[in-house]
Amino acid sequence: AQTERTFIAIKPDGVQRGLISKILGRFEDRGFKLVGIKLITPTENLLKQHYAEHVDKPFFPKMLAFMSSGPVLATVWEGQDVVRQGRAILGATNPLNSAPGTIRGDFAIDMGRNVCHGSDSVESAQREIGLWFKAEELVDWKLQQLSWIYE
Ligand code: YYY
Ligand code: MG
Repeated sequence: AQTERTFIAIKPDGVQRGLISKILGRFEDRGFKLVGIKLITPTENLLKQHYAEHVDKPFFPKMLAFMSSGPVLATVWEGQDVVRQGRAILGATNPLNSAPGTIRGDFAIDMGRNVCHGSDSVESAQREIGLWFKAEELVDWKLQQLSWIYE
């Protein structure tokens, strides 16, 4: 598997419910490297770009209101296969279908309050990272534990 980056966001419900450290902890514990992080209340314009594939769906207006209602913790993680692994850590979109042990399976019930976002492909990740972060906000650093996490 190749080293790649993914965009993971803790939605306003996750921030309000005090789940930031638990969610970040799962990515840290797994061995992924945090390369970008900021707390931001997204504008409707940013959300329309971020969720471009959903703007015409019936659930979009409510989702837009919810997502812009308060701060979101935007993060970027780096590691082998981190896009796919990130989606697995978060669980299925509908928390009622999310396995226990996943973020949504452990902390959510409703689809419209599913606590977190994760990019669904390497291409989506690159697009989303570019929307949420400036290049200079992403930090290149060496994880000293690297040789204890990767063979
Ligand atoms: O990528 P992911 O977040 O797992 O699901 P998407 O199908 O991209 O939908 C984005 C977002 O929209 C989802 O996390 C919750 C919300 N949503 C909704 O409120 N109602 C739906 N019927 C579908 C999606
Ligand atoms: Mg999606």
